[in-house]
Amino acid sequence: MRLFDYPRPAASDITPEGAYLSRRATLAAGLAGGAAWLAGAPRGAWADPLRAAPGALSGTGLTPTPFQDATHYNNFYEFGLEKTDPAERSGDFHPRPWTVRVEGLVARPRTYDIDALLARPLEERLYRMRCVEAWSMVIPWIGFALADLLKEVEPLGSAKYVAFESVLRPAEMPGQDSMLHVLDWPYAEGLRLDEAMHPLTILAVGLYGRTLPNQNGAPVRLVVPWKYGFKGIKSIVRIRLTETRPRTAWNDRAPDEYGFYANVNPAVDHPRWSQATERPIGARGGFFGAARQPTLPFNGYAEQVAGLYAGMDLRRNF
Ligand SMILES: Nc1nc2c(c(=O)[nH]1)N[C@H]1C(S)=C(S)[C@@H](COP(=O)(O)O)O[C@H]1N2
Ligand SMILES: [Mo]
Repeated sequence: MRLFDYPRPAASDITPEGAYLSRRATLAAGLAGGAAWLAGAPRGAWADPLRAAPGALSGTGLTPTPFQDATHYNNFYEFGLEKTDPAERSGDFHPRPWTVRVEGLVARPRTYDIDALLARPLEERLYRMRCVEAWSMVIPWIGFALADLLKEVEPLGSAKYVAFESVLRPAEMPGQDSMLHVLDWPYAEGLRLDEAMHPLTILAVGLYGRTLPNQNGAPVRLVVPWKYGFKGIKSIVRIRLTETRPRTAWNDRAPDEYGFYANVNPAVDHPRWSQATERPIGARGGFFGAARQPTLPFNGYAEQVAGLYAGMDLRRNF
């Protein structure tokens, strides 16, 4: 695997230079530490813009969303409801120190320090991202397979689901502190164990070759590319294996609009809008902007994941 070819953001885009450099050093150390896919790259190449072969993009045919859009058009209700709120209002959020507790129906419950997670072999994945609100992006994530982490804690035979919980920190998250009670905090999400173990499911600690910005879910968030974006829970502090289906924030809020499965499905409309097409954010278009594009079953990952749902009614289990 190689880093994709996209314009590298300036360090000043999101963090003070000093903080960026030290965090980048940490991330680079993680990338260098045992990342087999980097073996062919010259030493120190990671810090520089790496150039993939023209048009290669690892054969995905996907063009990454501009960094500026991916980091300034966000959903992160802990910081407010507007798309610009997370970038503008997450400056006082501290993604360090940080731990992630992995527990529940496992033989070896464990607390991971964020530095240990960053020191794992990391890889880059260029994934489509489809929000349930019918817009989309293409984001180069940096992270590792959730399955690798789950195997370390040794799930018991009784474990059927994985529950995820975001941090609860109203003092640093104005949306949690607000009188406007949009969701029951902390934000919660869940997957079936087989979905969580699927090789496409990752925990991301970075994007666009750098540490995850606060607004994108620092320091670690879930990415499940065949599901609507709300499944990709941000700023995770707890992962719990359970026998029964866990509560999830959006399903609690409006079960008829946001299903537990939330697989991207152009054939099943949201009660208030069509899911057949999507608006690619930041894509260059003509005078009137980029045209809408068709939404793909399982967001384009049907070949890899449709088998997980064999025999299920995807209209009922939406
Ligand atoms: N904790 C938490 N996680 C969250 C959300 C949120 O409000 N809070 N929003 C979700 C939604 S609706 C989407 S589309 C994605 C957006 O991720 P991005 O801002 O990195 O593109 O994050 C998801 N994860
Ligand atoms: Mo979303």
